[in-house]
Amino acid sequence: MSMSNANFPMDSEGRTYHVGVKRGELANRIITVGDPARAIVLSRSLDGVDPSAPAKSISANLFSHASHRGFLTITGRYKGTPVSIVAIGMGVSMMDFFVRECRAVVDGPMTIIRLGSCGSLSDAKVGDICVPSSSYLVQRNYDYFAEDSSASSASPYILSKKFDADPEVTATLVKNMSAQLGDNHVWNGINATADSFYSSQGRQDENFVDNNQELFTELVKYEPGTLTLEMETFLLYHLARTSTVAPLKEESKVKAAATSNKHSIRAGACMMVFAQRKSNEFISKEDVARVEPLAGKAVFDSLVEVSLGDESELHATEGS
Ligand code: R1P
Repeated sequence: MSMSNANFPMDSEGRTYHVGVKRGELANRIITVGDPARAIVLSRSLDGVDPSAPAKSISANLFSHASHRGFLTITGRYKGTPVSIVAIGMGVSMMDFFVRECRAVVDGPMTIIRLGSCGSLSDAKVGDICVPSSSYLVQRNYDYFAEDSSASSASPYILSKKFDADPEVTATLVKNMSAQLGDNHVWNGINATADSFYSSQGRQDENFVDNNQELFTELVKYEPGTLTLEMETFLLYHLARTSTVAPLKEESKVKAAATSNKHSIRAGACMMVFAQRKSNEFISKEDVARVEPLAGKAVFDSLVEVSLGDESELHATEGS
């Protein structure tokens, strides 16, 4: 694979360096997940896919691309509207690759919704869904652990300011999740995104010095509405809130459609509680198989329900 442009590498076909997508392969409405197997499960709700087909394979009716860096993109239509599913793996770095590289090859406004899994610090039970209105970052304070550290008064974990989801996307997700799973299984609040599955999510590991015994208490004191811990949502919200409307793609004649919006990306997220951190329960395989497709439908319904802006000016992606 030969790349040009060290600032934003792309190959001769216009494919991005890590996600491996090019213009025309992604829809403006995207659901992003961590696990590629979840992406394939969700793809079974797309138009023209036989729901009785083998669960582990992607329908030949859909566009799909697996990149050499572990990103899986599937594009098709949901109730007639082009949508993509992108599996990104784990962590804020992967979210950064995904959002920036997808933004670079899609014209016009975008809506991106993450459907992830999480740990619950709240009363949300395994199998419930949390839809965070905002998210903050929990970062290990590396300096605190340095041998020559003079940071004895500093905290071992740094908590960022909150960034908000798009309020309409959040409200639509709450409504559609409640329709699929029932009101009492859907929670709205604040998410904390951590830079580790372990130390900065308060997991105890005797093999390392983590100083995280009080972390849960600190998080709830910092933001009493903290419901969940996971590893990507903060960066999605942050990038959506720092996305610009400006860049018109020279090679396309499409005008930026989101002229009335300040940002070119609207973002939302929802997460299935896999780990109940207070009671120490973990979700069963059966519950994952039951909840995932229902949550997926609620996300697809939300993606197509929320307007992108002036859709007449959009470059519709033909996915199927
Ligand atoms: C950890 O097991 C992973 O699961 C959660 C976390 O954010 C992290 O990526 O989300 P996904 O199920 O979407 O990957």
